[in-house]
Amino acid sequence: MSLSEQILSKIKEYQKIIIHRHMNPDPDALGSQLGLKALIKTNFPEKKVFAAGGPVNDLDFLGVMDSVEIEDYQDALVIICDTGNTPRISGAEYQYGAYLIKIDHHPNDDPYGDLLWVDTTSSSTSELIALWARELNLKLTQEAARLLYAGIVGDTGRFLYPATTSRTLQLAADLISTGFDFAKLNQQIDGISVKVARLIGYVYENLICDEYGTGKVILSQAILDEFQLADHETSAIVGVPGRIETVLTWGIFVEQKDGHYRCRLRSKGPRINEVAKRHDGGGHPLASGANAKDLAEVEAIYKELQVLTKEFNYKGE
Ligand SMILES: [Mn+2]
Repeated sequence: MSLSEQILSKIKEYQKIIIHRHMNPDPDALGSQLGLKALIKTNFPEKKVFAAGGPVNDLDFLGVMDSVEIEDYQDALVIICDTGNTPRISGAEYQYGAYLIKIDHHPNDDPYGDLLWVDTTSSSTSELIALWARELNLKLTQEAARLLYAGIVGDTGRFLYPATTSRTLQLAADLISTGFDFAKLNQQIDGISVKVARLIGYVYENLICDEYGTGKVILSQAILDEFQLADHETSAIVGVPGRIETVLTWGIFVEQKDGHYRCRLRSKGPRINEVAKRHDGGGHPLASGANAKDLAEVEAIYKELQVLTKEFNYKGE
């Protein structure tokens, strides 16, 4: 039995299915979670399917979470989408299910679950769910397609990043052919508030970049207050430095209320996830997250990025 069939047979076996994703969800976390929920509900209408996890913030155009009680986990199948390691799972109750499936495209550093489908060559977890539906010939509604398309668009930067493959585009074409309003969806994903637009201006004005193309921007609490922005709203500016031709790697360091810094690290070539792992984080080779306890650790992370970027300049690897 293929992995796709194994996952399908587990879904058939359980009457209750609870789907989780990672904290601070992005379109791929929600798209894969809610897209899978929509697929199961359409193809197995007799089953109870829940989406569990914390607030979806400004992504509520994709959907909202269900209220799930601890008792619901009894005899339930739990599926975790788009989450590399267990501390990142939103909703600690996931562990009270009867059987656990992991579906993900992050490096499998934390191989949790009874059944795992991890494909790091996939652009997104939403692409894996779309592939799964196609392989099994499941009925795909416009709503399921809209959700999965949102996840693919989100994680590929609208098909811009190198994780985009011909398979990504083929599946995206299949999703669009259901007829949902993809132009409207793209606007919802890509649209920014006036506050965020002003912050983008700040990022371009204040970006520091060395001669090898290592960029950094530090957003202090004072800056967030000045722009009246919450931390989660800063995710919209993560890709901004990368638009500059000479920037090769970069870090966005956002001061949190407790004084530590949330670090978003990005790269166009050098593999930066090992840096993230050394600083309480992890992720993809070209897109990772980390945490720094103070400004000194922010500087340490930046120095490590500089070393990688300099090496890459000379060796191309
Ligand atoms: Mn993802």
